[in-house]
Amino acid sequence: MDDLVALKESYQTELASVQNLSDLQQVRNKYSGKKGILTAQLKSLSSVSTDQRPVFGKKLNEIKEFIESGLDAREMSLKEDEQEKRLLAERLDITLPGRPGLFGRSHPITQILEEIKGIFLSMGFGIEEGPEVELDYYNFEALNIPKDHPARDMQDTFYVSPDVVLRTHTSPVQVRVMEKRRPPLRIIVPGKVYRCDSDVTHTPMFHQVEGLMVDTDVSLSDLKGLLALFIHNLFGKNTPVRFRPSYFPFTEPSAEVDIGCIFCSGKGCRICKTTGWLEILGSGMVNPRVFEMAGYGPDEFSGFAFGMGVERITMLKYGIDDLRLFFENDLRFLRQF
Ligand code: 2NL
Repeated sequence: MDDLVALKESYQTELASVQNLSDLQQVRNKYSGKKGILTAQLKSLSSVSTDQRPVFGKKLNEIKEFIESGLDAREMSLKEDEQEKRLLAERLDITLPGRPGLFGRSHPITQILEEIKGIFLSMGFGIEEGPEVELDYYNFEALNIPKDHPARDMQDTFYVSPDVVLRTHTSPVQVRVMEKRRPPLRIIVPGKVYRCDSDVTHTPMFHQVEGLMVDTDVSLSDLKGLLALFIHNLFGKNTPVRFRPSYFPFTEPSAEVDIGCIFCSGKGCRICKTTGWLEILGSGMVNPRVFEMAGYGPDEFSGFAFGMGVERITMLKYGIDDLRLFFENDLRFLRQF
């Protein structure tokens, strides 16, 4: 009987020092496990004298009950504590703002190209595209660029074979359209062009938009009116515009188009090389020889054509001073547009 009192006391002390479920399991094994003290005590019941056995057995059962319910209660409360701890550690703050996704955008060249196309679409022009690998005939011959012209020089043109080139402008597409369709014609041709030229201000590939309008009575004043409208749309309606005589083999007469320098308002600066003007377009009345080669009668039609470099226009519009920025794909640059 004294053993049982001592057993109960040692159990209580050990239970009180239990810190976690594994401590508890050790106490459980020691007292109520298969090889535990209680089992051993129950087995020893047979060796207790017959008169003492019922009293001893009753007491032993009471202690067994007491120990097991104590263990169960402690286990329950330890499990609750651990659950509580885990939930605290795993807590999510669902009120935190989300992480913003990465948004893509179109390249500045693409943006300006789209803006240019939109302006001409609004004026009734259609958009045409064609091959970047082109016959020498369409790139040069049909545009009245003779065999000894500097533009045909090996230095400027990528030759694929003696009569196939990478197009140096998008004009060949316009020649192809003229061969297929009769006026009235109002088209622009955006696209990539290639020149064997690479330095700070030239890349071997750049983008161009050319335009062509042909009808029975298209005049130089139509050309001036249309290009002034285009420029005022793209650069603002107060932008000064100037037409300056020039020369291209495929147009006659030819004119280059300048806008008042948008950096110094025409006062003269580093960017306009102190002239107060920036060149943005080449243009002219289509040379009758070009019409003839495309299959139009010599006196049937008149028309104008123009061409512009998209990188150059984008640099002017956004004040970008280095052409190479367009091709480096540095997100710190691209994200600004
Ligand atoms: C420039 C100058 C120009 C043309 C392109 C053209 C096309 C045909 C017939 C006649 Cl099919 N002309 N295109 C005309 C004048 C100038 O481009 O500085 N481009 C960047």
